[in-house]
Amino acid sequence: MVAKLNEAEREAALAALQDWKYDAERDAISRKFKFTDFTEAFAFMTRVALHAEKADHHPEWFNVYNNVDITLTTHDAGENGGLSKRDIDLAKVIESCL
Ligand code: HBI
Repeated sequence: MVAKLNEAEREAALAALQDWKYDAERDAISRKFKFTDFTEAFAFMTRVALHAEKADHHPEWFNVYNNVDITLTTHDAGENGGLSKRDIDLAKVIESCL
């Protein structure tokens, strides 16, 4: 099982991810992205997907045209899933894919 971040760990991690919001109900983080068009949005998703597959850690995401909404949580963390270091690492990789 993957370790969930405690409150102090989470707050420290989120301090470096200003554009990400914490969802306490899901113990997840999310961010909405907007691109100029579908091609840009999908190219971004492709870059993220290649990193995610390599790390074996995957985003929950929703795409409509130029919008990409991403939620990160670890299904293998705790009893019902929750935020882990894997999500923080993936959020940083996602930022590098912009
Ligand atoms: N992605 N977000 C997320 N959370 C997981 O727990 C997870 C994943 N991708 C693959 C994965 N776990 C594998 O380790 C297996 O559980 C399939």
